[in-house]
Amino acid sequence: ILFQPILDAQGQLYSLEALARWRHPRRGLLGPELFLDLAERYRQGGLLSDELMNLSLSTYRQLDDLSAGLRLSINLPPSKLSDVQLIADLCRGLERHGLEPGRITIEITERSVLLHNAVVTANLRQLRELGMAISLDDFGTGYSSLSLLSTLQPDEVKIDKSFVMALHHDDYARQIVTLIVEMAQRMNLVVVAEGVENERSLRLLQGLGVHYFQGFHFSCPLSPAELRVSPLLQRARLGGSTTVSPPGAS
Ligand code: G
Ligand code: MN
Repeated sequence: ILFQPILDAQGQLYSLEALARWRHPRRGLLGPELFLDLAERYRQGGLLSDELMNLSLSTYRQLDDLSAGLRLSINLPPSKLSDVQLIADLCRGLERHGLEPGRITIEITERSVLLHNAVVTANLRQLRELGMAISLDDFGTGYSSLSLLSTLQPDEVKIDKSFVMALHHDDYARQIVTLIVEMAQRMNLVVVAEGVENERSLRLLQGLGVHYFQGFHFSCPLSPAELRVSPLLQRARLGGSTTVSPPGAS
């Protein structure tokens, strides 16, 4: 499990997103698309995502005081969001590692909700009741994002990196980001931009009113050992920031 930082406009750390990587002996670091697909094919997808969820919690916990005041963002695959055991599993994990639900952001994609069923609805309601924040990942790339907003009532949207990376040369991308930010403000949602690769993107996004940023401009996904020596985390600790709630949260 690696963690990629999410920062605010002042460069303060806000959250760590847990990202799964498989260190393959010959093929190097592999992303989750590959091995989750493989596991789903052998009907082990649920099992693997449980393992990943627990590993994310325990690895985050190992950061101890380094992660104090920071949120943890966890990606939930569609198979897990529609699992009747989700809440029980998650609560058990949080309890075992002594983590408060209020610090957790659950990232789901629009795809999750294509399976829209009673279990998904109940799980989302309970996640929210427990105090976890719901984030809509890869926002803008699914086919029915607007109706999903009223169905899911997320706390946060993550603007997909395809829009962010096209900002400089594509006027449509810029207008789309403008619209997402404006809509998010009306709905009191936190806006995160992913795929921020340079200073220029950052300035543009700040100008458009985006709250939080993630991308190679700040940091690639880091191991706990790398995080420990990262200047980003040292700065967060010196800053002593303890704000863990998203600005729009009630
Ligand atoms: O949208 P999604 O959640 O699938 O994207 C997460 C992936 O994007 C991670 O695997 C991460 O390594 C990668 N990523 C993170 N920051 C950047 C970035 O600035 N540029 C690009 N191209 N990819 C990034
Ligand atoms: Mn994500």
